[in-house]
Amino acid sequence: MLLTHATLATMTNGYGLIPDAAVALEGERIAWAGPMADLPAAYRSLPGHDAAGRLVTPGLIDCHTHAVFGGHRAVEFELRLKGASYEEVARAGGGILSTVTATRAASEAELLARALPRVDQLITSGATTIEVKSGYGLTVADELKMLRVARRIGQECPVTVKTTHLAAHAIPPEFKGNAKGYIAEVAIPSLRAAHAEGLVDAVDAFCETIAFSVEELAPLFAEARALGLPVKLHAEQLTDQGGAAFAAQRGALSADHLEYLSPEGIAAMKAAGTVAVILPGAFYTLRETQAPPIAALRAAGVPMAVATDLNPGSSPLASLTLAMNMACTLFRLTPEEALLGTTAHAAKALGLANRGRIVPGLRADLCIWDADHPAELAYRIGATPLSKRIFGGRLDA
Ligand code: DI6
Ligand code: FE
Repeated sequence: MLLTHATLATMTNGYGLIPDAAVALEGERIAWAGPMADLPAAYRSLPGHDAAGRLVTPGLIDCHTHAVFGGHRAVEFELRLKGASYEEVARAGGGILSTVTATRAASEAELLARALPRVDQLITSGATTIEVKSGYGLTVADELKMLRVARRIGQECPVTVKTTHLAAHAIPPEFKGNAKGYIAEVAIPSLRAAHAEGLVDAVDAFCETIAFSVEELAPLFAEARALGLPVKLHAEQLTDQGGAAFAAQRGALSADHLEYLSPEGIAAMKAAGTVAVILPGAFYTLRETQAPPIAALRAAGVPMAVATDLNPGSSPLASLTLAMNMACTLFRLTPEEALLGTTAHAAKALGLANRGRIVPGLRADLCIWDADHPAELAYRIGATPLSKRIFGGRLDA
């Protein structure tokens, strides 16, 4: 297939803009991209699709979601508006644990049926690849159930799903006060079992005062390494626990949230090539006041990704373009950084070298937008300017 008359943002070297461009696709791959005038004769006879001057970007990548969960937390939203804090709700057995109760009670089919409309919304906002975490089961069986649902999403929808076993998200009531026991008896056994079933692409945890310390997480990350699985970490969201440096020293693909990230954490991430995943939806929902150190990350040259963190508690957000808008307005990313954050840098946060830019040889996941400049994607508030998507070389119906 040949895409013609595109305003191309290749995302190589910033936007990598090419006006009046063509992209040739062969099977699932990009064969050629460049100015129309330079199109090689070999591609001229391919069946064409005229983009009519529209912006064409790589397919967007949401590199941090909790799209599978039971129930919702609208009631907790209301409680917070009446004065309770996120930590107070969590300590009172609400918060993540109320989603755990609902997720345990739901069947695989029910969880899938609830997740698919959320994933459809992400696709509508331009996603062609999403990451989906477990972490609301917190028993071996329920974590496996969540991961099977995450895999099923990739079979049911035109989207690539990378699964992350969020092995240590919260301490369930049956292990109250016994984080070490939870890691030894649930997190590590469920990781082994899920890996044996081919359900795990990466391992994640929540490092926080209301969750796990770096000492408690060390055996889990050692197990991930033994199994040859990459790690990621929810780090420095509410307090500085030294999580980002801990993760980076273990070669983490990403450290995520990072509102309370220290200069030491930034240096460790830079040294390890760990991506900073910025999640403005959670900051916005929890009405946090300390923004992540964007200027320092930028100065250090740490790649920044932007994701929705789609989850029922801290970020009921299912639009990547709105996440980009929030990253710009709340955190002062530039629109170019925001788009790199949902394309090239998001691919890096998932360890995917075959997507995120428009370059020959990479996977043919593209978005055609009703826009003529890439800054428009982050500029509009809550708009979904997607015209068409190309997923694995095929134009969506
Ligand atoms: N940090 C978050 O923002 C989500 N998980 C995490 O570790 C919140 C999950 C939830 O509140 O349900
Ligand atoms: Fe999260």
